[in-house]
Amino acid sequence: MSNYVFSFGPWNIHEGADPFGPTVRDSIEFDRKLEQYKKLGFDGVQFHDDDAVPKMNDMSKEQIIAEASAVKKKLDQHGLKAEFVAPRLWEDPRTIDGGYTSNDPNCRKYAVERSLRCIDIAKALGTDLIVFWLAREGTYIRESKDSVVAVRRIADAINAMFDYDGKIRIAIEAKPNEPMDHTFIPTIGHAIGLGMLTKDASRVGCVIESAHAILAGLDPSDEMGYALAHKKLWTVHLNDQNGLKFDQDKTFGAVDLRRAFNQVRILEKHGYADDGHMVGLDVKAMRTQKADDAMRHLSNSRAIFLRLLEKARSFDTKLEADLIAQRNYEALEMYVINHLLGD
Ligand code: 3MF
Ligand code: MG
Repeated sequence: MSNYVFSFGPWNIHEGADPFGPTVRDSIEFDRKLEQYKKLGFDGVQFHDDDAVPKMNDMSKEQIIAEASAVKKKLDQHGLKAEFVAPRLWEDPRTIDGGYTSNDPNCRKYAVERSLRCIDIAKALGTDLIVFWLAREGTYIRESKDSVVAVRRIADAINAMFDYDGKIRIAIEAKPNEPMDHTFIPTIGHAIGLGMLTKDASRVGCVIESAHAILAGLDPSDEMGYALAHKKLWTVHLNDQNGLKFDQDKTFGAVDLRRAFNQVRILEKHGYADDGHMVGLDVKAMRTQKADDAMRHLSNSRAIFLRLLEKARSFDTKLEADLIAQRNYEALEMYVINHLLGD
């Protein structure tokens, strides 16, 4: 049996809309989604702040906390745990030009206030982990924002959150593009470096999403290794991506099994699960998938992870060491392929 605990967010069960066409499946309400978690093999729930408290912008702090506490009860009833909460700063008109990096001071103020409410929600749900997917913290034209000012503004927002609560930690989900042309925190090196501009770098870590690393032209397992070396890999968003195009959120391992194997292997080798971190899957069903089986991408991704875990555990490390010592990397490569193919 594995010691891995799996999580996903309610947005991973979705209606199939894309920028060129409408939804193709009925929406499933949040309570019905919660019922699916255990059946699909998952114990952790990832949240956007408004996944937990949908109308939060129209509510007082007290109302928000009351509603989030009611969601916590539902999680308890299902035996589920909230893994993190992420402020959704990319839909409101006030975040059209970014949240923390907006050129409009009133919009920046909104972004920070919304983030403090996100902390209230996280605490009510029983987690101290906040995720920053910095969706619109970037530009469409380089001249529209000063990148020095922008990076400092993100650090200032983090400081305001640390001042508000002494316990919360922030995991930054780096992504190089989409929706923006360029973002200010495109890779995990940027995310970890940003922590050093804040008042407490020990509370800034990261989330690595496989597809985001691939979009940056990087190998996701190396991004994970970099973060693990810094003890900053606090959660992951595993999925797959077929080259440099829109963010696809494909089933984990569906495009490149070897690349997926190396991600599982680096997590396993360096005790990721033993340190209490969950394995998050940020995957979407294909738009063509019929509604009656539109959650299979989640259980499939988990099953592929577990099969690759067996492969990581049965990898012949003695042979690997011998081949490395001989610098016989051709033989090592063939061994990896044969091992993945089942020989
Ligand atoms: C975008 C993403 C996001 C984040 C989510 C939580 C909608 O590419 O991956 O999914 O994962 O906002 O941080
Ligand atoms: Mg993600």
